[in-house]
Amino acid sequence: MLLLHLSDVDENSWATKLRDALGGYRVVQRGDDFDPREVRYIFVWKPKADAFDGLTGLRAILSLGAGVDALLKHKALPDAPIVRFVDADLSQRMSDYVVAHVTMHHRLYTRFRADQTARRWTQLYPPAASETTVGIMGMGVLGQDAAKRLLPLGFTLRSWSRTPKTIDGVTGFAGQENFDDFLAGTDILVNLLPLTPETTGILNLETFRKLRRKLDGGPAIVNAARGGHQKEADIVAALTDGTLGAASLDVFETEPLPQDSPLWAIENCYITPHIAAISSETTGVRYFSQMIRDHEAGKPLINVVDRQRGY
Ligand code: NDP
Ligand code: OXD
Repeated sequence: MLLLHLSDVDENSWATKLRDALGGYRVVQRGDDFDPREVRYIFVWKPKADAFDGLTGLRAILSLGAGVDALLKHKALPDAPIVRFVDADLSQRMSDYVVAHVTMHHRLYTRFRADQTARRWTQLYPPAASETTVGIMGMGVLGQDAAKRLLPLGFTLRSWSRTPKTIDGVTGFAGQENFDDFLAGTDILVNLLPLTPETTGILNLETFRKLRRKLDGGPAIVNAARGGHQKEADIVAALTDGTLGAASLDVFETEPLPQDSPLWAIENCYITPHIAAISSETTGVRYFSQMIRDHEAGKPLINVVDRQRGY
């Protein structure tokens, strides 16, 4: 039996589609009459405190989110394997966001918009893409997809990950010991890291000061991972004093971003409400129903979270 426990999304719609996809396999929702001991899989997004109560026969926890930082903090998380969402459609959507914002900063959008507002004709030429280095923090599923889509646009690319990576056309840096070298050659910093104790608050003033100052107006950051990665007070200070030329932020320390956040009013800050990459019902249903069928047939789970690493 599969139990759905999805908050802030249309759970009924997911349930209907999963029932269709899984044929005779029983799919239940919280209000239904069922024996919790018979639940073998639970499909979760923002699970409530009692989400796992009584689920003594659980074989896997299926996470609608690609990021599992919040799930791993659940006070009553059972010991079952956690499968996260890995999906080509999700990656494409994230890369769409990354490409849009990287390109915008590379073409000095902030500068030309200010000139337009001031009716100022200043022929400042943006650098060629090849003269601009995009540094991607996190070279996993999403980081690699973003690199694949930025490369044909001509950008110079570098990446930073926990373990070394060899990817054509991308200069790889790994580990804390190489973080400063990675930053020193980066003009536009893209964050696609998972949120773990090691990466919490990594987007801070000290990090920003280490970025290369080659782009007109200063380096830019693009954060599409988690709000916990960023110190918003530091971003406000950096955007105000010119340490950063611009910031694109899709995620925030508190979501929704509070009305009184100074970020709303900063001209060189580009805010989107955690929509960089939404999980598609169509591909999600395909992915998770196949996962359940395969696992019931004796195949191993894939994309299982390493709880020790935290992602
Ligand atoms: P992956 O697990 O595939 O990749 C994570 C990458 O980060 C890996 O390259 C890993 O290194 C690296 N990493 C982890 N810890 C460290 C560290 N301490 N130092 C350096 N590098 C580190 O994740 P995904 O690419 O699938 O997703 C990334 C994040 O994107 C998710 O965790 C989620 O929070 C966020 N996200 C945001 C969405 C949005 O709409 N805003 C939508 C979807 C996801 P290594 O390769 O060596 O293991
Ligand atoms: C995710 C997200 O982790 O939507 O998938 O943020």
